[in-house]
Amino acid sequence: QGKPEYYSVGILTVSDTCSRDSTKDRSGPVLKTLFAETSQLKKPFHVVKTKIVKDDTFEIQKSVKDWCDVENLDLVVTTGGTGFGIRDVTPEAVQPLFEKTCSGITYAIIKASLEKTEFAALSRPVCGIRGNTIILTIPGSPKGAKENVQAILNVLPHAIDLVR
Ligand code: MTE
Ligand code: CU1
Repeated sequence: QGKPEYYSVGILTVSDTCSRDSTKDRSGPVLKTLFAETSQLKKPFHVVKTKIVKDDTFEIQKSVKDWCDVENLDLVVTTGGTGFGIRDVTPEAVQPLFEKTCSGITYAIIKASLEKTEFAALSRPVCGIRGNTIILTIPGSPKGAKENVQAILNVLPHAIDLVR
C-alpha cells in the first residue's frame, strides 16, 4: 500500500573494466531492456537505478545496502563477479547482507542455465532477501545475465508481493 504500481529494480554492474569505461558495460543495458519488455504486464518492472562499481567488496555492499535500506527497491540485480576469477567477489560481498536466503531462486537459475550451457556450473549465484528487497547475483556476460533473469522472471512478481 502506498507503493507505486510497478516493481522497482536496481541494476548494479560489478566489473573493474566497466567501472573505468562505462561504454564497456553490456550486461547492464541488456538487463535494462529485458525489464523494459515487461511494460505490457499489469504491473511492470521499472529499472529506477543503475550503477557500475569495481569488483570491490565494500563498494558492492555500499550500493546494495543503499538500494535496499534507503531506496527500498523491490529488486536488486547485480551482474558480474560471480565466476571463479580471483577478483570475483560478488557472492561473498552480497551474502552477508541477506536476512534470508532464497535457495529456490538460486536453484531455478542454475537449473535453467545448465540446460543452456554446462559452463553455468562456473557461476556461483546467491539470492536472498534484505528488508523488503529481493537480491539476485547474476553473471556478467550479456548472454548469461539475460538467461539467468529470464529463468525466474515469471516467479518474481509473486515473490516480491510476498516480501512487501
Ligand atoms: N549462465 C548462463 N545461463 N549462460 C551463460 O552463458 N556463462 C557462464 C556462467 N553462467 C553462462 C552462465 C560462464 S562461462 C561463467 S565464467 C560464469 O557464468 C561467471 O560469470 P561472471 O564471472 O561474469 O559473473
Ligand atoms: Cu566463463
